[in-house]
Amino acid sequence: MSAAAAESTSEIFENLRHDFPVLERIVRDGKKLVYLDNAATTQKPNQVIDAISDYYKNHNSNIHRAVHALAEESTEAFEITRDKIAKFLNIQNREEIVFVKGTTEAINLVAYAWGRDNIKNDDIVITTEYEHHSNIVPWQMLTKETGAELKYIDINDNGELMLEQLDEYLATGKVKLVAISHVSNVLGTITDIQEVIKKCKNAGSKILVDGAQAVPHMKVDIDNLGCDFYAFSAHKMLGPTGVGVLWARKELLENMKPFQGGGDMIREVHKYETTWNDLPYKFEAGTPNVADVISFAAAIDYLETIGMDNIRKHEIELTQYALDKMKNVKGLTIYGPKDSQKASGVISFNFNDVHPHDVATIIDKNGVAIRSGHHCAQVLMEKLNVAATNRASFYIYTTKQEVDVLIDSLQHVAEVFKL
Ligand code: 7TS
Repeated sequence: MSAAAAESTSEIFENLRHDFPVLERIVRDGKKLVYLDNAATTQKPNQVIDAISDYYKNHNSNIHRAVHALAEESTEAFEITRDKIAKFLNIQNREEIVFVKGTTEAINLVAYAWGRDNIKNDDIVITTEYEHHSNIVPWQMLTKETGAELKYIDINDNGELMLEQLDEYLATGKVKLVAISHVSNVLGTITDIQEVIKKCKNAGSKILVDGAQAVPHMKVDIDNLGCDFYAFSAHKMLGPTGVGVLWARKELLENMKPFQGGGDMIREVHKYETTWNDLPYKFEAGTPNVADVISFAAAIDYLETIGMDNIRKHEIELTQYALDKMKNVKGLTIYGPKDSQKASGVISFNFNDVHPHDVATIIDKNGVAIRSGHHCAQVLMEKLNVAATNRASFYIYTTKQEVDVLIDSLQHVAEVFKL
């Protein structure tokens, strides 16, 4: 990576695998690991692993409190990550960036701290059929508690949202929030989020975007999107687990009550009254995940060195390569867009009646790691009329040779089950 400037784009992608120690792993009786479960979590480069280790070896201390040298260093490094996120996603106001555990916590924060004061009986909250459970369950809880109604935007046969339904819902004048994923974790479908945001703004609805599967894979410009809330997780973009971001517009955060009470989120505490700290600390109660926030900066540096546009191009090429080859595997049904321009590097599929766990178990013997199951998207599984799917998901270090191993392994499954 250090010599990245001198390398061509294809050389960058060929060479970067050396930064990821786990990709050298041999699994299952001598098979090279082919890691295709990146939508669940991505692997970590040495740069991130070293940053975690460096923090614990040299700087370990709590932040925002003590005046000693280590505390000053940790606090500075922690806040540098916030600045890097601001630059990475084009966010002018760094105080709009709240560190949380991950996308799940970010969405729950909005459901509690904003939803419980702003969603009332008779209001409507909109989500979609292809959401992850973390963008469904908090809204079910909220609407059941407040007497509001939860409605879904359906998907069509191509796995795309039927946005005309959004128009119908918005026309009722009762929609207070639209909560929608930027990219589906199962189908890879990329939502026309700009269009959705425009519609919501015109109708006076707030819009929350679940960007867990978008920020790792494409350039996202939050200030230009103009949404109200945007959530994502570090671990899906080379960073550590246990760190994520809720971005929200300042006026909203200022008017929201805190999510949790405790240290750091206060200005003054008296026996019966407390005043809140400034943004974003009002929403960062307690000792945060210091080591992981700090090392997240190394992941962002890494992605920026490669360039998000290059990453998107790499994934388009790889996904199209895989889609074209998968069409020739007998008995295989692919769900979602078949055009990689419309999807991120995620392909969900099934073999006739073969249970996905059997498929995943057979190909795991070849070292190929895919995900089988409902992918925390049971509403989507119901829509597709299946209990589960197989899912292969790619990232920056995935190669065409690895896709070939996947295809050979799938051909083998077709032979085993005489499809
Ligand atoms: N939203 C989307 C679109 C996701 O893909 C995920 C995780 C989440 C929210 C939750 O993120 P977390 O970091 O808080 O857990 N998706 C997956 C997946 O597809 N397989 O494992 C986790």
